Amino acid sequence: MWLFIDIFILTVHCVLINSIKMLCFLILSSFLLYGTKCQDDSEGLYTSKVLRNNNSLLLEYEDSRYFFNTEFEANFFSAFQFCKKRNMELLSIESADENNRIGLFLVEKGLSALRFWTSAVNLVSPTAWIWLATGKEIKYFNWDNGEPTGNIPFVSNYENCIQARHEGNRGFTWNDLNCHFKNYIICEAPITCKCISPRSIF
Ligand SMILES: [Ca+2]
Repeated sequence: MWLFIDIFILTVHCVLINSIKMLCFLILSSFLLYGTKCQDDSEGLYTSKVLRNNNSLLLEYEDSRYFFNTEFEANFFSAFQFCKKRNMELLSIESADENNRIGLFLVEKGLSALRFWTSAVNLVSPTAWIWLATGKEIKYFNWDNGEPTGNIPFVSNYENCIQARHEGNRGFTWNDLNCHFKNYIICEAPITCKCISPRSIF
């Protein structure tokens, strides 16, 4: 009889211990899963979605690595932040060769209909365009026909930022645009950067 009671108590004890362990496991798992999701959502920049999506592409050219986000569009400021958070910078195009290589890559990938932000702004001085990513004054331009059109400094619709896109058969050309409009994003960093790598995407 006592043996039966001992076995019964031992069985109940084991069931309780295992139940507590399982409960702890479930709570911990939920916390980790929910915590990760919250972190991505709070960024508002869809980090994990971008990294998993095949439309997010990398190009390595000369000494730079370029990350093309074609998953969603953002205004200039969000685009700038998007790259910074990835230890990269919003695109600066400093030569015709660089401009043509990026344009060709977009054509090769079937993305020539998309429009992208560069880091160019004339917010510091309306008469001087700079690459905000590097702080350097822009020497090389590839304006589209009739651009730039922004000509009323510091009013709400003034075009203080530059997008690059394919327009007609004129190649990868530039257009000054209101910084609050939305475009896709190209980030750039030295090829040796500790940032997004081919392994992290594919
Ligand atoms: Ca314009």
